[in-house]
Amino acid sequence: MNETAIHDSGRGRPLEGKQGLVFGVANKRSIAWAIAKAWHDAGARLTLAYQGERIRENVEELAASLGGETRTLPCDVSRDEHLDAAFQQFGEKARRLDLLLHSVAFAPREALEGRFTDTSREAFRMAHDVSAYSLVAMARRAEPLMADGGSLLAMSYYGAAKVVPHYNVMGVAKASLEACVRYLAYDLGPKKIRVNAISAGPVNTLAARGISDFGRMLKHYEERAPLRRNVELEELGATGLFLALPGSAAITGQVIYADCGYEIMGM
Ligand code: 0WE
Repeated sequence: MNETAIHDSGRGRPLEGKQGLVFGVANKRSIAWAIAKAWHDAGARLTLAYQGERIRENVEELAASLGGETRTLPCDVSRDEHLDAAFQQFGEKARRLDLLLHSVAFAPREALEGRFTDTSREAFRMAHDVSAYSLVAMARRAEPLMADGGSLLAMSYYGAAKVVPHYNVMGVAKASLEACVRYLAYDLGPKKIRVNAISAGPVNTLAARGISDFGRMLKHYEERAPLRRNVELEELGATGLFLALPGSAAITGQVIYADCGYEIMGM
């Protein structure tokens, strides 16, 4: 890493020539979209991997809005054969991989209501499979494509570290995801592949829609966070960009809180 590369951030297109693969764009309010836009604006070429036929058109439109060179591909991250096909297809077109975003989570709705104690084996399995194991499955397939090193980025939430009522099995799955980030960072460090997570404060996305009292949660954060407001999508984009840039070259295995300071509070 030379000095020019480190000090280039903020000017020019610091991700020019980089190839990115983004999992988790569903619509324009997705955190994945905010980070994809930031990477794109910094010069990266992107591929958006979308979850299913239902959101295909939407994601294709978003990709087109970034310009013709942005690709899309379908991928259900709970299926090994989907991941194999996605990375195969990506590798054929892009030839290299520098940046990967994991912004994917799922638990059955009934597991995000009521008591954690009542979590079924199947809900537990599914939450961990989709929300945590998929990062490991992606990392293993990304490694051979990241010949010049790279940056893997995952999204987490405070419910991984402390009890957030009703977050339930997702909190346990995010705790697993954060541990996966550390173990992957250890394994992939010698290949100059960094692995980090952003722990975002609550954002009104598709994933948050229908979660009861989400509006109240946003207000609670606004009142208690040191910055007295909620994090904005654009700021998550900027944090995601930072973790992709040479300026963060010494940061790996970390969970960076982008939550207006909420996490530091004891009361
Ligand atoms: O990680 C999340 C939510 C992820 C999520 C959302 C859903 C809704 C629809 C995972 N699975 C599902 N399954 C569905 O059927 N967040 C950080 C947002 C979130 O979700 C909560 C929160 C917060 C914050 C649920 C309860 C309490 C707080």
